[in-house]
Amino acid sequence: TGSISGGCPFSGNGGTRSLLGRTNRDWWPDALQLDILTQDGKSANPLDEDFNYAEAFNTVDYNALKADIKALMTDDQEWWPADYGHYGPFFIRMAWHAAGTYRTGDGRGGASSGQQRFAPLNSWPDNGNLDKARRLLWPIKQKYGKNISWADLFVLTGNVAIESMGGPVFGFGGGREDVFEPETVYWGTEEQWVDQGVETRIIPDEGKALDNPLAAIQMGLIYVNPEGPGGNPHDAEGMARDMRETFSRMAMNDEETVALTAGGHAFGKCHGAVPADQLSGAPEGEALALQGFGWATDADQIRDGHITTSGIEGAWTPNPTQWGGDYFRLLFKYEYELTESPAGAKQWTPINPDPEDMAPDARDPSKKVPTIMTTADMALKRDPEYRKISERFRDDQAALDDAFARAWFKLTHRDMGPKARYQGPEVPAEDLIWQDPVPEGSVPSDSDVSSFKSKVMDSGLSVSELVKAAWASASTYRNSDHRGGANGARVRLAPQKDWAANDPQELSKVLSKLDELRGGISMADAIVLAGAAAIEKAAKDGGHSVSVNVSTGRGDATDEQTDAESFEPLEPFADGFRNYLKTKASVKTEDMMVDKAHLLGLSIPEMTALVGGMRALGAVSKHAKHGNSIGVLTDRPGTLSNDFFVNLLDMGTKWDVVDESGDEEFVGKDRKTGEERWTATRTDLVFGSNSQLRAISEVFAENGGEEKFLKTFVSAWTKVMDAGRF
Ligand code: HEB
Repeated sequence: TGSISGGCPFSGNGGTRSLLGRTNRDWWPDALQLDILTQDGKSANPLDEDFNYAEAFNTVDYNALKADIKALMTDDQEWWPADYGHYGPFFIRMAWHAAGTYRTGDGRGGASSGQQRFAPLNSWPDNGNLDKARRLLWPIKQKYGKNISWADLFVLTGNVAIESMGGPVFGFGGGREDVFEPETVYWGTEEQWVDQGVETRIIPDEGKALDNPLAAIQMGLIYVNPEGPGGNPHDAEGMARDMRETFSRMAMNDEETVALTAGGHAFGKCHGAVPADQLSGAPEGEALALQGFGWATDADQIRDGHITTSGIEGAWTPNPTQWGGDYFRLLFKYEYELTESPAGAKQWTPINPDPEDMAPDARDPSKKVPTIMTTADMALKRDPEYRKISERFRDDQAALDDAFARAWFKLTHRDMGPKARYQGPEVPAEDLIWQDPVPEGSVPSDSDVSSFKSKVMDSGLSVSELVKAAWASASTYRNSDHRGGANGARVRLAPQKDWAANDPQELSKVLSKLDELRGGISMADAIVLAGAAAIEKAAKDGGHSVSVNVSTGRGDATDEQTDAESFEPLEPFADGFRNYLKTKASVKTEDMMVDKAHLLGLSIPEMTALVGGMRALGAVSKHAKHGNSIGVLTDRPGTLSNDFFVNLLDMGTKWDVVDESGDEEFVGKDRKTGEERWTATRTDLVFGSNSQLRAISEVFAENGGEEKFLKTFVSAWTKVMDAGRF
C-alpha cells in the first residue's frame, strides 16, 4: 500500500491562517470580477441543468476520438511546433500536471474537473506553456463538443500519447465532468511564486514541515523543485525526502514514484534555451490580445526551439519519442556532472557520453545534443531506497512497464472515486484496492425495512446513539475525490471504528445491536435505516410526521477490501455537526465546519439545519467536560425541533467564553438571574454571531419556521446518507 500521511489537514506549524490562504483575488486583484454574476445562486455553467455528462460521453465514437487524438500528435502547428515532430511528451506532462495536484489530505485537486483551464493553476510557474498544449486540443474539443469534457480529454490525450510512443497503458475511465469556474482551494499562504523566490516548505533545521493538506514543496509547483530543495542541487538527501513526502500525499509509494518519474521522463525534454526574463507574464494576467496565452516570446524563437519553460534544457534519453529502458540505462551507465542550462538552471550532464547516447536536437534531428538529468532524477540513484527500485527496473523492463502503467492509471483516476463512476470501453476489469471496492448490495423489501425499523426503535438504543452512528458512517464522504460515505459500512472496520469523533465504545454497542436485528439487510443499509427510524420518531415526538427516505442497496466491504492506512486522512479532526474538536487547529473551528460542509456538498441552509437538528437530537460527540450536552440548547434532547435556533436567538441569554486561552467553550446564563442555562462551542455560537448564518437561524426560529427547518433538515440528512452512491 502507499504510504499516506494522515494527520489533521489544519494543523499548521503553530501559526494561524485563514481557511483559503491566498486566493485568485489576491493574486490578480485586477481580474474581471465575474463572481458578482454568480451571486443569488446563479450558475456559471452554460449547460442544461439536467445535462448528464456520463450519458453524453457514452454517445461518443470512442475509437474515432482516439484516432483523432493520435493524428493530432504529429500534426505540427507553426505557432507551437512539436519537439521531434511529436506532441506526445508535451501532452503527457499536461495530463500529469492536471492529475498531480491531487492530495489525499482533503481529496481536492486532481484531474477530475478540468481545473487546469482556470486560475491559479493555468498560471502556476510549474504549468508553464501548458496553455499551448490545451489550445492544441481545441479542434478536437470543438469537434466532439459537450460529449467530451476537457477534464476527460486531458487524461485521454495523455494515454493516447503514451500508446502512440509505444508505452504501456492500463486503461481509461471517462466521466470527469467539467466545471466552468475556478474552484476555491487552499493552495498555501505564501505571497510569492516559486520563480519569485518563495521559500521551500520543508526545512528540518528550522523545524519547518509541509502543512497538511498541501502536497507541493513551493507555491506554484505541482510537486518538488526539480533543481533540488529550495533550488540546491547538492542536497541529495533532501531531494529524496521532498519527493517521498510530496508523492506520498498523492498516495504514491516509493515504487510508484520511481516508476512514474522514470517512465514519464522516458519521453520528451526540458526547456531552458533562453533566460526566463525574455518571456511575458503568466496567462491570467496577460494582455487581451494574447487571448489567454502567457509566457509569450516571438515566433522565430519558437520556430527555432528557443523555448524556456522550467529553465532546465535537454532530453533525458537519445529516443525522446520512444518508450523503452534508455532512462535507467543512461542514469546508471554514466557519472553525471553539475552544469547550468542557458537559462541558468542547475542540471546534470553525463561525463563523456558515447555518440549514440546523445539526444537529437528538438528541431533538427541531424544535430546531436547532450542528454540531462534533473536533480530530482538523480535522486533515483542517489537515494538508497529509490536506487534499489531503479536498478530492478533497469534490469527488468517488463516490471517497469507494469509498474508505470498501473501507477499512471492510479495517478489519473485516483480522484474519481468508486469504479462505478468510470465510463467507456477501456475501464479495466480488475478491482484495485485504492478504488475502495464495495461488493454489490441488494435492495431489501419494504416490509423487511419497516419491520427492521420498528425493531430498532424497540431495542433500547436512543435517538442520539442511532443518529450518531448513521452520521459517523455517512459523513466521511468527500465530494472532492468521492471517497468515504456509508456504502461499504467501513465505519465498523479499522481505522474508522476507533476514531475518537465516533465515540468508539458507544458506536460498537450500537453496531452489534444493529447486526443482531438486521436479518438480510446489509450492515451499511441497516446503519442508515436505523438513523432514519430515529429521526422519524424524534419528529413524531415533536408533533410532526416526516419520512426520511434514504436509499437502500448498499454493500458491506471487508477488511481485505480496505486499505486501512489510506482511510486515515478521512478522520475528522473537527466535526461541527457533532460538535467535535480533537485539538485546536491553525484555522478557526467554524472554518473547519464550513470546510466539511463543502466536502459533503451542502449549501449554507443545509449546513445550518443539520447542525441545529443534530443538536436538538442530542447527537453530539462526548465532550471532555460537558459530555453529551454541549451545544444541545433544548430541554427535550432527542426530539426533533427548532429549539436550538429559538434558544440561541433568545436575548434572555448572555454568553461568555469560559476557556479564555482556547476561545472554544462558552456558557450561556440567564441575563437577569445569572443562572447557567447552556454550554456551547464556537460552532454553536457562530450561528448567532455571523450575520449570514444568523439570518438563516432566524428563518428556522421564527413562527412557522419549524416546518421549513424540518424539511431542510430531512433533505440535507438524506443527501448526506446517500452521498457516495452512484
Ligand atoms: Fe516531469 C518534463 C520535472 C515527474 C512526465 N519534468 C519535465 C520538466 C521538468 C520535470 C523540470 C521539463 C519541463 C519543461 O518543458 O521545461 N517531473 C519533474 C519532476 C518530477 C517529475 C521534478 C517529480 C520527481 N514527469 C514526472 C512524472 C511524469 C512526468 C511523474 C509522468 C508520469 N515530465 C514528464 C514529461 C515531460 C516532463 C513527459 C516532457 C514534456 C515535454 O517534452 O514537453
